[in-house]
Amino acid sequence: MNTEKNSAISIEQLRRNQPRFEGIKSGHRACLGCGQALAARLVTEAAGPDVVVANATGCLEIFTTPWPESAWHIPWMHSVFENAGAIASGMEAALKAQGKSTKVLAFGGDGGTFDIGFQAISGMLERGHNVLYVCFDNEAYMNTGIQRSSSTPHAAMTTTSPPGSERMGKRHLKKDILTIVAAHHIPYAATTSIAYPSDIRKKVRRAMDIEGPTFIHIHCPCPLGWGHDGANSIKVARLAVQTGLFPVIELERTELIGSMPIRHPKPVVEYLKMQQRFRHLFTTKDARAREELEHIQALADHNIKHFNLQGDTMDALDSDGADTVRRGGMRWA
Ligand SMILES: Cc1ncc(C[n+]2csc(CCOP(=O)(O)OP(=O)(O)O)c2C)c(N)n1
Repeated sequence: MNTEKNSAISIEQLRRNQPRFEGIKSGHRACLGCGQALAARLVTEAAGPDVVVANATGCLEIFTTPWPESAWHIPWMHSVFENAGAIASGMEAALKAQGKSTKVLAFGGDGGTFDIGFQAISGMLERGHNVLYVCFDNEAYMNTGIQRSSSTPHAAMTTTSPPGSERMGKRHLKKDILTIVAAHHIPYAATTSIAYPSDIRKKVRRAMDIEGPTFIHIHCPCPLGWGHDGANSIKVARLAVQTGLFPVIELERTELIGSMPIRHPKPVVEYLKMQQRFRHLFTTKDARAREELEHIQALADHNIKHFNLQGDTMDALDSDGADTVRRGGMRWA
């Protein structure tokens, strides 16, 4: 029987029933539980076929294109580590000159985005190119052997920030890339996480519809570099959000327009304990370890307060039904 309730199909349901477009097919060589592989699949699926991609050197480029194979089913170009932003700018200008509406995407890891590729990205954003830049953030230079980047969180162990008598892992704070990107006055910048696929899809579709530079920052656990079981990548990603350590937010220019609420913030130790990169904080009697844990908790508490994340407006965080809630008016930067 076709009740009124049954026939009221939302646009979202219609979209879900469509055959999925796959920009990246199976058969690539990512590690088991790779957050970046899942994120890239979700991004390309939501972006659809009418795109071209400039992809900086990094895990994603490497595991999808072991010569002579390619897992890509969209036009894709490998840029060097430092110039995905410049290549994407050139592609966009060329397509525009030909009168084509094909959207240009640029992909980079945190090393390629926060650090080495940043100059070209900044130029691309400032010149207003119609490009969606996606940063797949696994919080270190992973494909070259887990070196720290400016996105590596405070106190994490990497091969270049080992804990020892001098320090408890990485000394510095994770760079606040979204603030820096937003300071280019771009129309849209957002964070999201592989724990919330529908949030990724919605943000990509939103960015695709905007004429001008847009930026999406996706938190992507890396089992190898973070030292967790690959089967737990989603759980780890979700805890990063639920503790407040990785705020999921949306900005228009410098205005905070949306955030994913956290109903019951979890203590940061739940997140940290799942990962070997923080094990030194739990396996020593050194008083500095406790201080670091308190510091990390304070960082999470600050995020929750600063972005006004704690809320009970919806059952946000226990399912993929989670969503960024639009909030008006708060000046963010
Ligand atoms: C100018 C330059 N410096 C260093 C390298 C070596 N290199 C290639 S990929 C990479 C790490 C990439 O890290 P990230 O962008 O975070 O991506 P991930 O591998 O973690 O996905 C490094 C150091 C390079 N190719 N070019």
